[in-house]
Amino acid sequence: QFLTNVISNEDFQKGDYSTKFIDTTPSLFEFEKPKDRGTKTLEYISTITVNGFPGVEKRQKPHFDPPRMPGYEPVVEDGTKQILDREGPEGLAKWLKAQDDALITDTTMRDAHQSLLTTRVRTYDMKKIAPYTAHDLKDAFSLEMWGGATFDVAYNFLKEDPWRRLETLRREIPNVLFQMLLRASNAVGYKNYPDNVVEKFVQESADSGIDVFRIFDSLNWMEAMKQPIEAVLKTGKVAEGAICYTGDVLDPKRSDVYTIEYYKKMAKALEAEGVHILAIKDMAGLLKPQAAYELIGELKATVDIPIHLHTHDTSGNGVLMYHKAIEAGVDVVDTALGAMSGLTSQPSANSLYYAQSGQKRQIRADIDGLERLSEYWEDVRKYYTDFESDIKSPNTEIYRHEMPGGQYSNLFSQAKSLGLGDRYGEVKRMYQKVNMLFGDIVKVTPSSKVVGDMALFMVQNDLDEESVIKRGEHLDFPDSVVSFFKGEIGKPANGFNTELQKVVLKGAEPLKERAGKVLEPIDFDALKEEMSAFCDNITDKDVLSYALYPKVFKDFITTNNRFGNVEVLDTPTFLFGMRKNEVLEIEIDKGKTLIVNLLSIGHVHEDGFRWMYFELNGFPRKVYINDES
Ligand code: 3PY
Ligand code: ZN
Repeated sequence: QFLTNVISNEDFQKGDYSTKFIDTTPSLFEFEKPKDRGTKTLEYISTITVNGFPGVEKRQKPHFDPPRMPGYEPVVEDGTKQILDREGPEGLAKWLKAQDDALITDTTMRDAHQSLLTTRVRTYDMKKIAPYTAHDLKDAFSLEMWGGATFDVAYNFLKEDPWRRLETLRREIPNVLFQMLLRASNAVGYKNYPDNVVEKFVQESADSGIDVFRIFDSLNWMEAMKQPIEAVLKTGKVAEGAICYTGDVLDPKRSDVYTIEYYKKMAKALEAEGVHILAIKDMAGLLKPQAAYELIGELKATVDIPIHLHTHDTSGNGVLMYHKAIEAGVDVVDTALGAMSGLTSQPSANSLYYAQSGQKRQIRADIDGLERLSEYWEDVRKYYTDFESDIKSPNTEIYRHEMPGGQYSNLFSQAKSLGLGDRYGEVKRMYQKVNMLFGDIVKVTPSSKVVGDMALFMVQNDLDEESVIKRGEHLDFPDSVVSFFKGEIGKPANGFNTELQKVVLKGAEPLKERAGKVLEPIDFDALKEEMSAFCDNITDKDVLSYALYPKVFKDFITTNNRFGNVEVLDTPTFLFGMRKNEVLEIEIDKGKTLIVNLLSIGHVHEDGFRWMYFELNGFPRKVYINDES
């Protein structure tokens, strides 16, 4: 604490101190009394009870029935993880190609909740069902359970450590491959990072339990994919090279770039880079059934590696599309458990199972197991109602605006916050126009955000394709748009719209090289030193998290110091706090349980604080809490 006080002292930081610094600075000796874990937990519960949780309508904690659990003793049988451990990534790929059935990747713990519930599902709820997942999904190819937006949302909103999620689930599910989504040089962030950060991130992820890395670039720029692919190959894990699907291969009028030939060429290039599996990542759900049949058929004839297909069910055509892809020979498809599927999420594994009955190729799954797991998720999903999107039915507009699954509702919130909620129709049409203005680009995180930001900007400023260029030199474009035209997230297939690029950059030079290559490598030791001012027991993973998200990580440590590990709380308590006279049992460590009873809530004092009266393990405790309402 003394050292922390010294390092965080303003005069010390400015170098404005003499040999008398210690004697003349009494504040260095003001130590906060360390709080015990019980008090920290009560502080969290009190804060949430009184002030609510961000993004959740403030109300008394609803009564939830405990989620239905599968009624059997789970057993762990060998699965694909053991094949990888035994045969290595090439052996696994060979095995996969030789299977008659189509296999599934279950996305419930990553993309499904990223797309349906703004990524808010907590480790607590995953851990509880994990042993049954190991049992009931033992035939799955993999579980996509990490990466994408889960990394920053875990720290930022759930106040939990994403690395711990990975390690916990790995322990509970030792038999099925774990898969993550890696945004190439953007790793799990929204901008390019130096190559040494991406390499270290991949290594640490592999060490913590990731087996399959799905690597995509948000502009399908091969140049940006090579380095992360190489990093994965070095780990001995599975490199899955993804091509983002855009346009419509059935419609030559839609685009003369995104043709079957385009995908074949990129597939070959990825195979030449040494990836073990090829993924078609249909992030917006644009791939139509017949297009899937033709594309997968052509790709099967083009590459020797197995093919993995990803889609979102926004249009409602997902199951039919997978049916055709399976007919064309696809090896693995991404599905979610029934209760977490459909709409902007993945198609339902349960539905696909029945759709394939009587077909030559069924999906390999125990349907009773899928139903049991789905019941659990149906109940758990109710906790997160406040994070559900407004989309209630299949939406075929996506074939026009081509917005990725998760962006649709996000962009609506962004529009509302800018006062453009009632002009969302215009924003969607503008999104389509901006795409063409940018030269018809691939739209997926982070390029989709650039298109979205520009669409909002143009609607807000009443601009169209012509006036944005004419008036552009007097306009301050959104940061993401400037960064895009600088080439900081890579190069689009058609190159840049140079006229617009000039207007946006206002004389600044675009990058000539790949951003990750020219960015200064991160000095991890120096970073660790810097972190010691606010963080104890720093691990290599902490350093990486800080390198990726400095502010988010620092805020997480501050919250953690204040409230302790909030991961141990059940989700209703985490989101709503406690009801008066409720008694909770909280296991804060193996064998260490707190029994908490909220006795009463005091009135607000002049300073805006209230006392909260508890009983903790039979002893009275009170907490003084700021009422922010
Ligand atoms: C992500 O990058 O998080 C995605 O899910 C992209 O589709
Ligand atoms: Zn997706």
